[in-house]
Amino acid sequence: MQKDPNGIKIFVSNTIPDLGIELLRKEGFDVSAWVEDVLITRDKLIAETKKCNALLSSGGAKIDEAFLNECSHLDIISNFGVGYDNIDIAAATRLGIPVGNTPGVLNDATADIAFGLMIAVSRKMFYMYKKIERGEWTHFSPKANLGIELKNKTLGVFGLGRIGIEMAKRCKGAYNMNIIYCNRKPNKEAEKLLDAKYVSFDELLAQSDVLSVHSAFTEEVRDIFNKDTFSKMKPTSIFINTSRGGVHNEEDLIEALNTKKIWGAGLDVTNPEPMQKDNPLLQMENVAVLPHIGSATVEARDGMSRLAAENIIGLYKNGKVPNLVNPDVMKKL
Ligand code: 8YV
Repeated sequence: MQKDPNGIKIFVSNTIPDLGIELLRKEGFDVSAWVEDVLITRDKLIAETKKCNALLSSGGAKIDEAFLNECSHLDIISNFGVGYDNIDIAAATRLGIPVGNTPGVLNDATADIAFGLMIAVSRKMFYMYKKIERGEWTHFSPKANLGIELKNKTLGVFGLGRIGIEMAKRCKGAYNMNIIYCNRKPNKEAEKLLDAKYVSFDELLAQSDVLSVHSAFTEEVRDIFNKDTFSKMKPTSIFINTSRGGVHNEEDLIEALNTKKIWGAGLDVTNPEPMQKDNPLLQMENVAVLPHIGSATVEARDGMSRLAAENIIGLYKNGKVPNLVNPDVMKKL
């Protein structure tokens, strides 16, 4: 597809950094954007999308088959994010709608959050802060508040891709951690870079001192961290998830922590999101929870805004979506 951007209408469904919107406008696209500080409702999103040729989507309503059937006129959906589990890719492909995403630019930001959560959990930082707030910093007690050290421990990466590699680099550099990983297939380049060892899922569970999740979210990995799999982990282990909350079963995680099947957990993602303030995880000593801020840096969000715009510009200007997630769709265009 190649089309003159003039007269092409784009809807941006959330308040993204200006950079991408400016790029689109500079090319001549007619851009309208959601500007309110609340998520757009599904009905409103469908109504706005119907008026436009392309959608730059960000969070909110699921772009499922019913949504796509109603908006099958779309030339492209460009997702502001690397994870696109919010979009029914098979249905988009069937309807001939290319879907783009924004990989690469958020690797450092997300790995920093995984690394930070790991340290925060290992030293009970979030809980210690709460103790001060509650007026419980009363005296020095040598046997209280003890954390565990990370030096020379084993990091298990579930999904050694772009973000997992950055997390592993940090762990190796700072703590000389031994890296093991479990993927659909071995990543030889990453193995060389990190001296990492490819292991089975059961070995990952049994050997990790810190197990950090960086896989994409698919049905294959839904609830893969559950009662059974948590019970195969070390009682001294820390579970970190900065991928998607659906990868772990929350009830089972709470039970695994309460029954000391694992030692601690650090989460930047929950299921559902937002997490409610009465969630028992928030009261636990060895737990740290953040509100899905993996990519929340100025640099990463600017990069995401730019890449999301470039997917749309690429399609109209030269028929190529730089970060296309459903290449099969091109056969239909
Ligand atoms: C976004 C993310 O904040 O890129 C991803 O997959 O999880 C985050 O960077 C999220 O997608 C909101 O749109």
